[in-house]
Amino acid sequence: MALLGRTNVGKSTFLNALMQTKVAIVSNKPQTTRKRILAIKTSERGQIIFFDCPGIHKPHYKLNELMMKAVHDALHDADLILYFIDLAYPQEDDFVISLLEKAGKKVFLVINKIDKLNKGKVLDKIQHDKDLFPWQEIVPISALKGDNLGLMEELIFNYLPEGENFYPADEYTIQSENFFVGELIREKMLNWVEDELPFTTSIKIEEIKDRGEVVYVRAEIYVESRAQKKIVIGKNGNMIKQIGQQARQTLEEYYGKKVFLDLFVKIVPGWRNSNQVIQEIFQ
Ligand SMILES: Nc1nc2c(ncn2[C@@H]2O[C@H](COP(=O)(O)OP(=O)(O)OP(=O)(O)O)[C@@H](O)[C@H]2O)c(=O)[nH]1
Ligand SMILES: [Mg+2]
Repeated sequence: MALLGRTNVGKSTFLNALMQTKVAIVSNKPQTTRKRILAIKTSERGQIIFFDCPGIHKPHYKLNELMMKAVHDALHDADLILYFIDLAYPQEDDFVISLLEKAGKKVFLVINKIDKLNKGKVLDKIQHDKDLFPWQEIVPISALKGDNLGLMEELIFNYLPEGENFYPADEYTIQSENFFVGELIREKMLNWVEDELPFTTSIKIEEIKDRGEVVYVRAEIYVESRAQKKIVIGKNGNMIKQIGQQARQTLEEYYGKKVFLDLFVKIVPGWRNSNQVIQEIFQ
């Protein structure tokens, strides 16, 4: 099943909450998820295969075209779609509704972040949206606080087709170590960067080497210009130091041992249109 919606509506937060472990990075900056992330939840009732997707948007660069391709592919492959909205930031639905109509799949409308709003607002929204599309279910949730997540899981199982498990029960995600480590670093970086930088930065893992006592990780932060490099490095190297410290701590939790993280900033003009860089991201 596919998690769809605009950026920042809480798709990845929901996925992590349901999986009870981090499989996708989360941030309050736009376009955090860049490619489809596959997660597998096995329980007594069966197995759910999730596709977490980039937020739906109009692509202006090759990077964004591939992000939208990930959305279309997930729509095509899924049996069930959860369409997420955030009431605090209502966005135009017409484009998404037309995508859903074309896909011809079963869809739930998921109203997320209800912890931020009063019940009246949620009920008004349900009243307003209930006839926009033939939703199978309309479910108000809070991915952050965990409200209605158990209900969501039950409802998902109710609508998924019966079949054999696709993956072994102990497998919970499919993504390479390099990709996930790069994502963990990017998540920490996103805490620090603003304006256009969430869009114009990327992480390239150059090397990961387990040296027994420590894991050595060398990574590059791609930026598009000299000015952006200056911002990411910060005054007296302060910003990159903070990013590095936070990322190292997260990586140490992930590996369960000491990590030595070497972070560099590299200017790659126009990388969002570079086939080579995009291939690195989507490989
Ligand atoms: N208050 C509140 N905040 C939430 C909730 N769910 C997610 N958030 C916040 O919303 C922001 C975006 O969350 P993400 O999970 O990264 O959103 P996303 O839909 O995956 O975004 P993209 O990957 O960019 O498409 C983060 O700051 C989350 O902490 C919720 O239920 N309540
Ligand atoms: Mg996401």
